[in-house]
Amino acid sequence: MSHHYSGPEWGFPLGDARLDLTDLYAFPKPGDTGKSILVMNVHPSVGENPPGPTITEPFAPMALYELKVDTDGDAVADIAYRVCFSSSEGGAQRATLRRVEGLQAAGTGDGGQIIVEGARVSTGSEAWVTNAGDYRFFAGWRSDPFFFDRRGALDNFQFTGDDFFADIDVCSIVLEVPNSALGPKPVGLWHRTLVRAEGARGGWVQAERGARPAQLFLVLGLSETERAAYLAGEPKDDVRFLAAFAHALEHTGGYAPQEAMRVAGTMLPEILFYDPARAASFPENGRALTDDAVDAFLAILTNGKITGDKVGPHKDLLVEFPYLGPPHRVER
Ligand SMILES: [Ca+2]
Ligand SMILES: [Ca+2]
Repeated sequence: MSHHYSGPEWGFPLGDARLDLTDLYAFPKPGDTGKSILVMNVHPSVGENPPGPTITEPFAPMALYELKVDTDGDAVADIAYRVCFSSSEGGAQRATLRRVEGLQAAGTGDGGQIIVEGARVSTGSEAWVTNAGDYRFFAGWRSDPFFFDRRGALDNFQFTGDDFFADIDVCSIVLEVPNSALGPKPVGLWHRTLVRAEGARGGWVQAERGARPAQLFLVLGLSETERAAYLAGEPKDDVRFLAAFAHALEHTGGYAPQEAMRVAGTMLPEILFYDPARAASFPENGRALTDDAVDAFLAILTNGKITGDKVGPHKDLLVEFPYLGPPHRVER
């Protein structure tokens, strides 16, 4: 489930698979306590509505892919990393990474200090990696590290250990960042996709946002209006969804009302807490590529009645940057 297929009727945000957020990961760089690895995954290679393979172009050229960083616990971003892409006409897409701080980071825009410019986007098995000062950057098709018996979940949680994502690819933006760039304290993270607003006034429209895997399962239970408000919303306003989440948890897990509110309070605002000084382990701290986030979510959702989907991490992860395995399908 994750944030895979999150629009109405399991369609894509604005009908564009390239704008679909799937998963966000944050973990210390293996072997280097001074750096972190931040992974924004978007655009799964297979869709539900319409069914079948999605577009081969990895990223939407007119869109903005943004990672928000809250450094002081108020659910408002203090730092943002922004990635935009060229068109793939005439060759591989190229990526530009920018960084902004302060009020600009809390707002919406495509400005910022350029960290990486014109980085080649990977479409095959070879990972094109760009080094820029203390940063390292990757963008392109990869093997999706997410694992989940999705068919079992749709079959009333009758899990058989069938990993729907075993051969699915995803488009990854992987950043290696110095921890000093994230500030001195633990941070809150989320990612979002934006497109240009139509009309003369310009500006940007948020297509989707997310941070915590599988949370969208609860969002899908909201009314259509609430769901749209959630996807277009910001973490600082998430308290408005507490009651709806709690109500869903009463239903799925048989929680008493007060306990349901408490559990919903651990899920909202939707932010991924990450302390770079400690090992990653979802949901306590960040999220490693091997963390069984689905099992953790199922246990919460069902109040401990179901604790796993019998599916575990993928075996094709790499020991070094960009850490995600090569894509299954390379002839793109
Ligand atoms: Ca803040
Ligand atoms: Ca599992």
